[in-house]
Amino acid sequence: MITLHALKYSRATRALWLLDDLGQTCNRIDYERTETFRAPESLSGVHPLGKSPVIKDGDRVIGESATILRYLVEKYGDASHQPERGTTAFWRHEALLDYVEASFGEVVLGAILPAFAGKDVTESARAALEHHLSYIAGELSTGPYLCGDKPMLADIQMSYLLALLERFGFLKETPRIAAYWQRLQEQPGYIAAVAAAGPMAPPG
Ligand SMILES: N[C@@H](CCC(=O)N[C@@H](CS)C(=O)NCC(=O)O)C(=O)O
Repeated sequence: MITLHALKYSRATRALWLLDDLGQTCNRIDYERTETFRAPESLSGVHPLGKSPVIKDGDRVIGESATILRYLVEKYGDASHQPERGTTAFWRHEALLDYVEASFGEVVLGAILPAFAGKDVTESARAALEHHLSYIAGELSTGPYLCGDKPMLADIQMSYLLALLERFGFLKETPRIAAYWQRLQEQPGYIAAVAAAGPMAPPG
């Protein structure tokens, strides 16, 4: 059984959601946030970056939530969370899965971090966020989820950032994304993950 190192209010929920979809359990080790909302020092003993999620499977220690999602579908032989390999749809999904942390994450943090600290969000941060939300809304034009009728890895990956955006009121002007986020929150795997480990976004 894999071990999941799960920080409170974190991206670890993505892995828990997928594990629930796959009907798999894990040995979950929970970590509380510090007073300054950072990861505790003990996570640095798990992975040099001291962040979560990290999974351990035998002698493998794997960080980065997108890689963890890919690892889990491969480990458990799941073909239902990615389009068919080698197709155009497969590569579009790969790009979306990587897009979430590689490009969208920093744009979201550019808006969230000032809001979290009670500061004004700069015009340029707002403009960047609007640009990305409009891109994602466009990617949703073919179905209720990013790749059609069913949530895939990229949708699971998207959830954490959407939770933060909603928490700080940034989805009010984008009804298509707000409705998408609502649909994601109705997924059984999401509901199970949040019931087990608590919400992704910090309380108000
Ligand atoms: N790109 C990484 C980001 C990991 C990350 O930043 N995790 C946050 C929690 S969501 C964390 O550990 N923050 C605590 C800290 O940096 O002190 C991923 O997708 O897993």
